[in-house]
Amino acid sequence: MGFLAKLFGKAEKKINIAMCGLDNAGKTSILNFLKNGEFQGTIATMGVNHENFKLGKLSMSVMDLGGQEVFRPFWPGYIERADILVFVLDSSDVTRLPLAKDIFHKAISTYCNEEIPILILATKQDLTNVCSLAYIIHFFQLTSLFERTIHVQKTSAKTGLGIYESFQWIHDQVIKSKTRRSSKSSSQMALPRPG
Ligand SMILES: Nc1nc2c(ncn2[C@@H]2O[C@H](COP(=O)(O)OP(=O)(O)OP(=O)(O)O)[C@@H](O)[C@H]2O)c(=O)[nH]1
Ligand SMILES: [Mg+2]
Repeated sequence: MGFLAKLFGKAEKKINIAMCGLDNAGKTSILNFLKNGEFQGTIATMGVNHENFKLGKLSMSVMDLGGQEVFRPFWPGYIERADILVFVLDSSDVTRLPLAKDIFHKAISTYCNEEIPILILATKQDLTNVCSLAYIIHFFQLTSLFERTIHVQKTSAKTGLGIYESFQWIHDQVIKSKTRRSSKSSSQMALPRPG
């Protein structure tokens, strides 16, 4: 039985989500939009911002991890306990794309069990001159991670683009796990079409 199937079988259907990414990536803004349905100003997260949401029958406990360098050493403990990893990427921050790639690969190869679904949110898509999904998939070498379940979603906390769809994907991973509980071969690559 896979980890999500075990989870789904519990009386309390609660999933733990770790949300990480570089400082200024847009993590807290996404959660604020989800909570309030609109864009809100933020201040940098000093440590961890914990939010709880209900979606369908699931309750989601989201650990929004401060992305500044000083807080990154605290990520592993949260990522190791997560059922889903969300990595938020500022699609307009081309300069720090190599750094974002490095910390993403370090996080998933070091602290993130292979069974954990990964959602990459390519955010700030309301801005001009942002990286396309095709470019991000190529640059992050995501197709080499074929043994993992990965989904990449365009989002914007200014317009709400893709935010509900992202959390719906998380919800669907839990629901789907019910039907693939006995199959270890259920890992899939769920990359969207480039665009
Ligand atoms: N244009 C635009 N700006 C955004 C978007 N999301 C966040 N921002 C801005 O980006 C900056 C950082 O946003 P935060 O949500 O605080 O970033 P964070 O990832 O939580 O940063 P840390 O807490 O330091 O890790 C803020 O000035 C936001 O207003 C977006 O979708 N579009
Ligand atoms: Mg924050």
